[in-house]
This record gives sequence, C-alpha cells and structure tokens, in this order.
Amino acid sequence: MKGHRGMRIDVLTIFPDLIRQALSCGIPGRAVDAGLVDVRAHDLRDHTDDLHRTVDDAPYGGGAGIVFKPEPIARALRGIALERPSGKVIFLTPEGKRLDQTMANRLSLEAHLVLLCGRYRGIDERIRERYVTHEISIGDYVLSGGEFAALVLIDAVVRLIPGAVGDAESALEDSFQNGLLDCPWYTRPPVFEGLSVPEVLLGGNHRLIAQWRREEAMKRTRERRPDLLEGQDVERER
Ligand code: 6GU
Repeated sequence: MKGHRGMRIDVLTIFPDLIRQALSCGIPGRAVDAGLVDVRAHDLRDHTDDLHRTVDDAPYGGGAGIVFKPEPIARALRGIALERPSGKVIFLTPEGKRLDQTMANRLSLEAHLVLLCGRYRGIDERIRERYVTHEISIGDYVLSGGEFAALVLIDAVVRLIPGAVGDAESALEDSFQNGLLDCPWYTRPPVFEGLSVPEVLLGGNHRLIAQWRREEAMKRTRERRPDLLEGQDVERER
C-alpha cells in the first residue's frame, strides 16, 4: 500500500468515552499516538437542544423500544461534513453487509470514515435515507448498540494502515489475508507440562518450517472452516 497520508475516523455515539478508552490500548492506541489515524468520538447529546439532552423517542405506530431522533444525528453529521467533506458515512447495524477481511482491507484505504452507532430499536429511517452511505454488521447476533461493532471495525481497519503493526508482526501475514486460518505457534520452553514443540520448528531449516506452517494452516482450515476453501485454488499455496 502506497502513499497513506493518515486516516480520519469520526464516531457518533452516546458513549464517546467507551470509544476513546478502548482505542487508547494496544495497536489502535499506538496508531493514534503515532498520528497514523485521528479518531474523534462525538457525543450525540452535544447536538441536542433540550434541557435533558434527549437523543431518543418512542416509535411512531407504537411498540416496545426507543428510536434515535433524527435531528441530533443530522446536526452532528453536518458539523463533520463542514469540517471535512466526502467521508463515507457508515451505520453499524445487524442489517448491514457483513464485515470481512476484504472489506476491512478496502476501508483501510479510505481517507475518512464516519461511523454512526445506534442503540435501542434503531435510528429514524430518514437518517439512513438522507445521510448513510454504507451499512455494516459484524455478525449474525444482536448487540445492544453499535459501539462495540464500531470498535471491532476500527481495530480491523487501523491495524492495516502501514506502520500500525511492526514489521515483525506484519499485518499482511495475518490469518485471513491468505484466505486461511493461522498455523499453531510455540515459544519457550521446548517442553511444557510434558508437551513438546514440534521438532521441525527447533531445527532451523526455514524452508521446512515454512512448508510445515503452510500445511498446518491448510489442515486447520480444512477441519474448522472448509467454507473458506471453497472456490479457492488449492495449488496456489504450493
Ligand atoms: Cl453493527 N450493531 C448491533 N447493534 N448489533 C450487531 C451489529 C451491529 N453487528 C452484529 N450485531
């Protein structure tokens, strides 16, 4: 990947501290500190105009649950757009397209992402019509809000920005980048609770080690995720 000039991510949420704190740790935290990504968490309540800073309301037509009002979201989005136009506006929802490595790779090339986190029942549909450009889900289960989904997306994307992950742990060598699950890994001691490290890894023959890792990755993928191998050229890895 060439010419990455840093990425900006705006997150619209009623829990901005959750986003900030989660992203202060680990590789995302390092990427933020290194200036590779500028993440701004915006509190939707700062864009309300009533005393109680109300962001939600009962759904028209009745029924359980609460729906995010459109105005605070629209105001927050317009504020961001004035400051920095043309970012993708992504609504995190189980109704969205499922996040996978290919999608994360593509998103990591964007200069600007705006992530909208809903809660409760959802958000007023007119926000989706007027402002949202993409809808993404992180899997087929229900979360109580989009914040953890946004964090999953940010982590998956930020680690792909050149420089975020050290050379020794290059993100391009990740499991899934080659369409396979990862091979087993070992470190010292050579014998742990009677269990030995596979002989080949101790031998220092790098060609044999690489071959062993490919075979183990393939074996594991065949056993656990045969769906990943469907339509793949199996000979490609040889
Ligand atoms: Cl993006 N949001 C919520 N609320 N639940 C989810 C999800 C997103 N992805 C899977 N479940």
